[in-house]
Amino acid sequence: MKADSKIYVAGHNGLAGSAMLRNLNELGFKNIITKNHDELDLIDIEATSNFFKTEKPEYVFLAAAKVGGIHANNTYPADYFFQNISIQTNVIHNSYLNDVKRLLFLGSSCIYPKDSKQPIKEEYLFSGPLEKTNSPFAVAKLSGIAMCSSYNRQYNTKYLGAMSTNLYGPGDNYDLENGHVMAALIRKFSEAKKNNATTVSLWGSGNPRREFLYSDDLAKACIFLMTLSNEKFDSLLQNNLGSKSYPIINIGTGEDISIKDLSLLIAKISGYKGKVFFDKTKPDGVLRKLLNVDMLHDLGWSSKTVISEGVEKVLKNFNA
Ligand code: GFB
Repeated sequence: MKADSKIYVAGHNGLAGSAMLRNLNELGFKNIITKNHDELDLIDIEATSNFFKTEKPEYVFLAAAKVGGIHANNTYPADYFFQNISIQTNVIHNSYLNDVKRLLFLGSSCIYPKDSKQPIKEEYLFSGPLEKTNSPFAVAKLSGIAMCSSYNRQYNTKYLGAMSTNLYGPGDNYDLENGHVMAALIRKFSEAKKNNATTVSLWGSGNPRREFLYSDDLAKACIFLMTLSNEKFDSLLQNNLGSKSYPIINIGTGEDISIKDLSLLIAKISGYKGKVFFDKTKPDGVLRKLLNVDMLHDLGWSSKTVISEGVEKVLKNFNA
């Protein structure tokens, strides 16, 4: 991928996509195509086909998806299944029809079995039952991985799945019902501090652990992968992961934190000094999903933003 390569960032207004666009621009990539949702609905087969025929991008970052936290996934399973299957199927198939050179398909750590050995290696894919609260989303993403693998095998395409851990960063979704945990806690503690509240109520037991990757780090990792030499990039497509062979690579920090300790960290940084209550009627979800990122580290990339620094940045951004 060169400075003048024609790049399409699908989902450029989202948390991941906006970070990709920001970092691509900063790195001097200027020939970038983006379409807002009202300009192009990627669920619309004909509109997506016409877009690709007209624009003919050379590289595609597929960050467009229907995403959300544990409550949203648990409440709208049909939306999470249908919208993600539709978007990825249209973009991957039309990338093939229009000779896209490389496509990076963004997935998430929930594709792995809920009882995976930790940290989770890419080869653990399909090795056990999924976490119930987000299985429709996970099955949709697993289908996207299978689609990339099938097109690579049959048509010699170069499509790679980038499996990201939990994300946070500028432009996150702060909706308390449908957002992710990091955004929810940032908002809850910021508002509690501002309103001099004496109690903050969080979900679950506080025992689950999560790994949090700053969105700009994800973007840098994705651009690092898309600018790998042909030899290195192609080796990720044919990688034989134990008895399985799927074109995926994990992107994470290699460290996780309990929700309880995360709440203490955010309370401290936000200056909130009241009580924290854990509402056990709300789901915990999977207890742990720490990614093994050796494959990415061996290629020469590792994340830079430590969680306290990332939380400070996001809190500042939220309160701006
Ligand atoms: O980010 P999150 O909503 O989803 O995190 P997952 C849920 C965890 O944080 C659970 C706890 O253990 C919740 O009990 N939690 C505590 C809270 N307080 C809150 C709160 O106020 N809001 C939220 N949202 N959680 C998602 C998948 O799983 O991970 C997605 O559903 C995607 O599909 C994403 O894969 C990366 O981390 O459990």
